[in-house]
Amino acid sequence: MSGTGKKRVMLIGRSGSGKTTLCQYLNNEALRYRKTQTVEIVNGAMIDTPGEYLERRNLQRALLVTSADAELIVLVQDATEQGTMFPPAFTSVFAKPSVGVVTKCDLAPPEQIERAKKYLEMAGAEKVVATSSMSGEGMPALTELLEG
Ligand SMILES: Nc1nc2c(ncn2[C@@H]2O[C@H](COP(=O)(O)OP(=O)(O)OP(=O)(O)O)[C@@H](O)[C@H]2O)c(=O)[nH]1
Ligand SMILES: [Mg+2]
Repeated sequence: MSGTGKKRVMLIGRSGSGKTTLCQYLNNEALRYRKTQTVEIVNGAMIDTPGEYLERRNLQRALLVTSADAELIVLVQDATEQGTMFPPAFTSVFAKPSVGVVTKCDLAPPEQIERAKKYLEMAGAEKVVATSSMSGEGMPALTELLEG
């Protein structure tokens, strides 16, 4: 557990979906691009993972092992992405509570945001919020989800 009393959450999503940027936003850090090379614990409260862990079958096991330390699984889906890396019922292997976060809503029209929400629901996310790390939209709702 972190000092702030938040649940330890683990972010999963394809490379470039905005996981690290989301961590930076939620931790009130300056947003700066840095490719995630390995599993990183951010402020003791968030587990940031590289997109490759989701994209490459032979690395997916590492996600499962890492999830042992997480209390909440957070699936991250870029609103502008046409497809999804999350297969239906993806979250079931983790046997933990899970939520979904749509990112980059500042770049996407409403129908793309809706499509992204559907992907996350189909993947097994119990609740889904639409956010932007640029405009800050959806962030109060996300903070509530992560604390609740
Ligand atoms: N417009 C916009 N750009 C975003 C948003 N979130 C992230 N980005 C941009 O998307 C790019 C990738 O973001 P990252 O946070 O590094 O993505 P990641 O999921 O951590 O990627 P990996 O570390 O490769 O797994 C960066 O250039 C970010 O600035 C957003 O909400 N809106
Ligand atoms: Mg990253």
